[in-house]
Amino acid sequence: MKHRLFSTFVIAIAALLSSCSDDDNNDEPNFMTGKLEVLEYRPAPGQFINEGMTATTQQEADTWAQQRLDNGHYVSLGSFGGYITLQMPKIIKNRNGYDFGIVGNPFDGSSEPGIVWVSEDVNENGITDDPWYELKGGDESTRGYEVTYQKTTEPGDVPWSDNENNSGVINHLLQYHSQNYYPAWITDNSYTLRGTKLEPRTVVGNDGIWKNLPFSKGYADNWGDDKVLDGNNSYLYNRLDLDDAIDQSGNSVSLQQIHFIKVQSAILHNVPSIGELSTEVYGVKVF
Ligand SMILES: [Ca+2]
Ligand SMILES: [Ca+2]
Ligand SMILES: [Ca+2]
Ligand SMILES: [Ca+2]
Repeated sequence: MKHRLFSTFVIAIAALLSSCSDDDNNDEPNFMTGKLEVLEYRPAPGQFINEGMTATTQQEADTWAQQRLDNGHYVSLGSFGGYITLQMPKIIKNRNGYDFGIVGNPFDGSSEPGIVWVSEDVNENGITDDPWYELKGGDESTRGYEVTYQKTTEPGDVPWSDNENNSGVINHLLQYHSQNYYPAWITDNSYTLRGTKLEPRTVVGNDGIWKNLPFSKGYADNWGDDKVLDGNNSYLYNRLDLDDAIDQSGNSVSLQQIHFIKVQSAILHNVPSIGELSTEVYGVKVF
């Protein structure tokens, strides 16, 4: 059913596009926001997890995330490794330069970068059983980093351990959040999230204000060089380029098109008074 709907939509979009002559060579693209389909919402623990939601199953969590995006709200991916997987409303082609945008909520002093992964439906079955490729950002990173979060059953710090023999906690900020940070619908006593890690760029000014400084480019939710601002200098989205795709070994791969996008929180760090870094996603801008 899902496959047929997807195909129907793609055909409808294809018909629409065939009447547009400038789709492939447009330096100032007209982004459209299509209906994204949430395939999986699997955040790491964090201060916005379980807030305003009562999901007790993965499916209910996915539905909640879908409703959030449909209604123009963000979903938070929590701490390192948390992710959301999205099916695009249309095929995203690799054009010259940037190919799509991801809408986050960064501002000057608040960059919470997420790694962007992409996948093509190579076997054309409408589901994500094909290889995923990371879009390599502009800054140094650690691939294959794993964090295991321990279940907490009541509000409090969430313990974690990683694959580098480190351990710690996601600090619970009781002054701002009364709910448990561990996703309520994950019944396992722990779960492991694997991805690419960025090092925090957190600083505190003389005014005592904590800031998360920007990364260069190629990430979601980042006040980076790839951001697009409107006429009032308000943030709109970050731009991504399929030419940045790499395989598991870090080698460039050539992608002509993709159907799926995954955004994954890239930093494991607590900031005093404002809590853990966590990527937020509002949606995707598609040409
Ligand atoms: Ca491109
Ligand atoms: Ca953010
Ligand atoms: Ca597939
Ligand atoms: Ca955040």
